[in-house]
Amino acid sequence: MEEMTINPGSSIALITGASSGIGAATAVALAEHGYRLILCGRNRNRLEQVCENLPAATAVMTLLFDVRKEQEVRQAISSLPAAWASVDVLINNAGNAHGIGSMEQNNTEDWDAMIDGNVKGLLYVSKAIMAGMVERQRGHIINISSIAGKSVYPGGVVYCASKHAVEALSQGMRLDLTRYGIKVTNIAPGFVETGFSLVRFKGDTARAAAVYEGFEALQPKDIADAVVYAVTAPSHVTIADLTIFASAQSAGSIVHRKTQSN
Ligand code: 8X3
Repeated sequence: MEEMTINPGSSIALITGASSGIGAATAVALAEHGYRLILCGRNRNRLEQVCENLPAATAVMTLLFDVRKEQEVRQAISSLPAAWASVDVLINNAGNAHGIGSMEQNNTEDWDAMIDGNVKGLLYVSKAIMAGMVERQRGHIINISSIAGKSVYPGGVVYCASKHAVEALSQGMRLDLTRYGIKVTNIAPGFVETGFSLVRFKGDTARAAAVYEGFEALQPKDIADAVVYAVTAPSHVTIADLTIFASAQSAGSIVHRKTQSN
């Protein structure tokens, strides 16, 4: 755990999966809005690179843990110094797709990685943070879901199932936590150009690049802007659910590419 400058008085946002993609872009966007940041991830060097790209005055600290390991999550979050312990906004962004293809060909290690990271990891981090929010009677939890949580597409069935669970958790958290003044926002992006596909295709750069070819894909900043929209809404407004596509996308895995003949 590393601590940098503290700017007391500003709200604290904790972001999981902050070392790249949507998480890193959200760090920049919230820093620009004066948030103090707790950036969480598994890779120290990558988190430090994200810190270097933040506005100079940003108060930021990093926490190293794997969301899939409950003990690590608990230890890391309980190690926050008092000045950083009152998290105002939790952004459950960590998660990934592992493997692609028809279910009978999938391997169970990939299923475990998706269920453990996308579902149980979100639960572990939320559990560790929500107790303080309940005590303070305020807070905001933002779950980064996916269009895969709204519908199921072939080749990604277990990933879709894990994101359907995120959708259910967003709805359920809102039901259980609204009484404590905690807002819950669910954001479901379509294709966002990040390292996501490289992980899904297990390092196959050509297949990963092809996902974003022939149309203008969403960029991480587009989703970070939606996070800012949700957290800057007036206190009487909850942005409950946002689905965000690139203009060329019309459903999960359906994209109109310029290379197509129609
Ligand atoms: C990432 C978007 O369309 O690959 O969650 O499922 S998609």
